[in-house]
Amino acid sequence: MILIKLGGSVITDKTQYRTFNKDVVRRLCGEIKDSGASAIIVHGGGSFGHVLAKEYSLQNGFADPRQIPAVARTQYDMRELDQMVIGELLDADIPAVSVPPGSCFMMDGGKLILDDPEVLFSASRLGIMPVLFGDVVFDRSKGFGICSGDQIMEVLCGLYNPQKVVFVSDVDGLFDKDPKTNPDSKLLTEVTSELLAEVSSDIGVDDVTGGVRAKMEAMLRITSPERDCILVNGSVPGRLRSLLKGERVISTTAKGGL
Ligand code: IP8
Repeated sequence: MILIKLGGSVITDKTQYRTFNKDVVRRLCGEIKDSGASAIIVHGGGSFGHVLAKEYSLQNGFADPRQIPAVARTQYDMRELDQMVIGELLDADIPAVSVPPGSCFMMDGGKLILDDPEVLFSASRLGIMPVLFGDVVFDRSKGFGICSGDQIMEVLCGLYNPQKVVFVSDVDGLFDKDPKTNPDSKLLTEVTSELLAEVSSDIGVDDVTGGVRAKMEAMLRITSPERDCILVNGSVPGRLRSLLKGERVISTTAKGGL
């Protein structure tokens, strides 16, 4: 089984509130289907999640009643995004169902509690792909918080023990410097925690749940000697399909744990 996260940067236009990259998602769903991989999908929030979450500091929990409409609106926006992703999976002939974290699970102090995985396992046993996503989740100590898709990936790794974990983003991988501002930056094909400490900048920090560095740390926590954890560019047609089929592609592999 392969666990795949479709990042918000690739499935939405992060510069425009609530803009879905339908053609890209359609192509990626086709690539997953063509690869023949048995997969579970998690997706990020992009401009459906992060815009309001940032404006109302939803990641910090309840502080002001004026946040409440934004909590409800962000859950609504995330469900709309999720339904569009699931629509593309269905069109690619992949039977998929939504498991919205904000309705199915709780958090405590920002930590996702997923102690009853029966819904997930029931779907998987029937050959139905459960689809989860970054969401506003109620929190026992903070009222609510943002649960990132990366956090969900970590929890699902513990539940499913996948042989491979893939993070699909709009960058070729992790660079030693921000490639958008440094033309001489180099792609790191493998990243260890020692190497990550040397990477100068954090890239993509508009996200309330952290940028590429936070993602790499989450990836390092997921790695094991038996399991590769790979960051790949889903904006390049065919790259995800090749990776899922076991071919070598331009990407960054996290190694050795955190
Ligand atoms: O894009 C965050 O999920 P992520 C979801 O995986 C929200 O970090 C609602 C901001």
